[in-house]
Amino acid sequence: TAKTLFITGASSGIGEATARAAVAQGWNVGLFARRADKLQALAAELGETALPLPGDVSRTEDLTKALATLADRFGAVDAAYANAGMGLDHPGVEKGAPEEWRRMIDVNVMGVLYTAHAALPHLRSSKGHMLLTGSAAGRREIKGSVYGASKWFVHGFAENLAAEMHEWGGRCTVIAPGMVNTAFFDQPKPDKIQPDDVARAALFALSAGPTASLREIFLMPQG
Ligand code: NJP
Repeated sequence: TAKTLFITGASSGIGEATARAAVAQGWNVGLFARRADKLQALAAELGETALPLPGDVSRTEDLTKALATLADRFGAVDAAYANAGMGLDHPGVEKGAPEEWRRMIDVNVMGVLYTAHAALPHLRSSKGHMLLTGSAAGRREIKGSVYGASKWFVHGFAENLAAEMHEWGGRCTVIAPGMVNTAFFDQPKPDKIQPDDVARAALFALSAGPTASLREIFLMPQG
């Protein structure tokens, strides 16, 4: 029977590309993001194996409800992708607006914790897999120190989450891209990584055999 993947940030960019690629490989998908209209349009295109689940990752109850709905619909949740995230225009701490940092921490940090918290009971039952979108900014120095720090959190969390999940046969992989051509930027970045490339990496992580745990996939733009 088909396996089921829950994706946050499925209304655009990397999440949307991963949903398309997963359905093409026979997965059921749960599409989570705030813009219900986008999720509905994508689900209509993908067919019965896609379920739109509107919600906000900074609200833990939205995630708990969405995961329960998805498990009811398809019988189990085999993988969950904590992918939703946001950046800020401001380049760093000196010029940044402190009140905006809280919003970013709510989404990039708390949102990832809430996603894992809501998904883990389901993944424990399926001996499933957690994917997270980290970043090159979570491994290296970038302009934008607060965004970078939020992604260092994701990488640090995933290291320890993997150990927690291994105890019951679960696995956890961070997908860490450099610049990707998505709505994350105001201007198109056609010469950077394409969302399909990141989707392929995510599905590759899910395809590892039972004796291998792929912990991190780091993608940089070519050139
Ligand atoms: O960007 P974009 P990406 N609750 O803007 C959703 C990381 N990353 O695909 O809620 C729920 O096309 C939003 O949906 P909506 C980046 O940090 C990127 O590039 O409807 N969902 C949309 O679906 C992020 O973690 C690059 O507005 C929320 C999605 O998130 C991940 O990749 C490089 C939400 C954002 O899609 C996906 O971003 C890198 C909320 N509160 C890491 N807030 C890059 N693009 O260069 C946002 O290293 N979303």
